[in-house]
Amino acid sequence: SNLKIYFSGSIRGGRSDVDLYGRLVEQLGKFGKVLSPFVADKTVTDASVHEGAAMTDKEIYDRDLRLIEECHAVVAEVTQTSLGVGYEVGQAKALGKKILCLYRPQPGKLLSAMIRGAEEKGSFVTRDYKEEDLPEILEEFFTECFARTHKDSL
Ligand code: 6IA
Repeated sequence: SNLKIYFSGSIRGGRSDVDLYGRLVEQLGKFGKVLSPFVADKTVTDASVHEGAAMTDKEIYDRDLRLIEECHAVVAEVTQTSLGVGYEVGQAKALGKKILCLYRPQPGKLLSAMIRGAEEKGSFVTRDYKEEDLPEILEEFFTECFARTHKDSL
């Protein structure tokens, strides 16, 4: 598949879901090329500036925005609240990208209306999920959003 996928997940918003991001990126590999493997990289923490490999915030911003422009779909894990993830989803929507937001419902917490309320059939999808549902949810999203227009749009 020539599909390019940008995976978005919390970094400075908190890294408690980083193992899950890793499993998600692995599953996304079945549908296309993931342009942002660093989001699932356990050595990237919310506090640290990488020894040696340090990029400035501007370099990170410029690179990530370029990759979002380049991608066909953004898949965002939105359970761990993150300003960066929300910003990237908004940018992706403005650029007309296909978007899948994945949320694990938790007691006493509600997903932002700016994500839940952005639903648009076939282009902006938010799914409540448990990890075991992921294969089916991903299959459905990529089939619905790309199966037909795939060859024309790539
Ligand atoms: O506000 P947050 O940090 O939680 O935002 C997370 C989102 O912004 C992710 O989906 C990434 O696409 C992007 N992002 C934020 N920080 C970084 C980053 N820092 N590297 C790559 N993407 C980022 C790493 C610093 C590194 C030198 C250790």
